[in-house]
Amino acid sequence: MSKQIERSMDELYQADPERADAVVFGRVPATNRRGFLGGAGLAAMGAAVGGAIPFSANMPAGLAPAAVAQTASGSQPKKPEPFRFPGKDEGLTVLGDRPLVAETPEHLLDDDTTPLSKFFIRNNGQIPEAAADADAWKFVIDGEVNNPLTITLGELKKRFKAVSYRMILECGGNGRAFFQPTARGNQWTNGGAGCAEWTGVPLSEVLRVAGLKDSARYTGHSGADPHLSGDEKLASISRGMPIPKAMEQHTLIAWAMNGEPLTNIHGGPVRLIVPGWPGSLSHKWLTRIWIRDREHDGSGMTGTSYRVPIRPMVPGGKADDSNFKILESMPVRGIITNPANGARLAAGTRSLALRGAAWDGDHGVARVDVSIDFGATWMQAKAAPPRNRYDWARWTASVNLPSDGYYEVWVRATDNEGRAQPHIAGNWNPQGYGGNPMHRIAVLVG
Ligand SMILES: Nc1nc2c(c(=O)[nH]1)N[C@H]1C(S)=C(S)[C@@H](COP(=O)(O)O)O[C@H]1N2
Ligand SMILES: [Mo]
Repeated sequence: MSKQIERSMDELYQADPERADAVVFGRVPATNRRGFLGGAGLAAMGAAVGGAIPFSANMPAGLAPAAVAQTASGSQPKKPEPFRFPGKDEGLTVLGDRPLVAETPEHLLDDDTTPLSKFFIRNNGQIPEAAADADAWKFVIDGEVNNPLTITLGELKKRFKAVSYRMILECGGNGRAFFQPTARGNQWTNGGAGCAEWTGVPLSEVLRVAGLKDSARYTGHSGADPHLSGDEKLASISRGMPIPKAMEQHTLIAWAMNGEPLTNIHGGPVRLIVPGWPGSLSHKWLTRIWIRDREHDGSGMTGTSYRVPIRPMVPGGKADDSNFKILESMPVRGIITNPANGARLAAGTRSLALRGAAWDGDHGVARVDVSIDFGATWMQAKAAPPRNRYDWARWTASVNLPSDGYYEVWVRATDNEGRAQPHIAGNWNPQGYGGNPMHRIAVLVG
């Protein structure tokens, strides 16, 4: 297949899946499977993916094979530029440089605890200068409280008992790249997430000292990062949460990540960690928590920002504001972290060890299943118990490969409410929240 066809393949699959199948594989019958492909079609398909396809009969028509898809979950962008940022792995994928946004390819999320070097970065504004004296960093809690507080990090550490939890931090837009038509914003695949050990004090303890008034309904967060324009009156972002979320034991004012003082790029000296909900609530460079008597209306709280449709809307259509609700708990997601997409194994390999991770917002992961035959049969993976609420589940599985050839490994996680990951990103919305299709990787044996 020519490079040119390869490049436009994904676009073609998105625009006209049937024609794409015809271009790539020759004529494909109008069934939902590729099982009736004649010899010529099968040969073309094999040539396109690099090998015979043992489970070709189960291959869904109109679905770009993981081997050629550009935005298929797990695919890498063409020739990624090495990421250059002090202390960061060169393999992170830059999604934007002003503001700086970088995601972690799935295969770099293979550690039990995501090291700092591999942790994704999401900024909405400028990166502020690093604080010279971390313990002197001050933030305010005011608004609907009886005793407004101004407290330094040094005092916070002295006055309150620290806790440490390993918890997922995930951008609200994670999975956005899987929406069709393209949704507005950074094109995250699955790598706008990481699982670090966060140390801090529960926000609830500090709010108890501040004394919430009966009128307290919502939080509103501010930080020290200047707006991209440099306009001091504008906030880079200012989101908030209902008081019950703020009062959860795992919602932290945090100053350490993986046992080290929080680095500047991750919001040090002090940030919020609000696990299970969009990462935008986990405010970096924290300067203020404003307790409000109503839903917060800061930057990122209005219009279609961090909002999802209540009733499905027409993909690509005009949004009706009254049909949107604030995105709260994040959807379930599973990824394969080893092998990487596009792995080549020696001829004769008959067993493949898989590793990965799965996580969910408020409900937790019930199970993780894998398939190597395009979803015809599934096998339950072995998931390690999470250390604490909001930790991810590390999972392993071993699959038998009946012969050499081209395989796709699919993973599907299911949450404790029985919701499994779909085949494609559903509930389309203009800014692309909630996209959590199954992750799949291409593996070639021989
Ligand atoms: N002050 C401030 N806090 C912020 C942001 C920001 O731009 N400014 N981005 C938010 C978003 S959208 C996400 S996903 C997380 C990312 O945290 P990280 O960069 O440490 O990975 O920080 C959140 N906190
Ligand atoms: Mo985010």
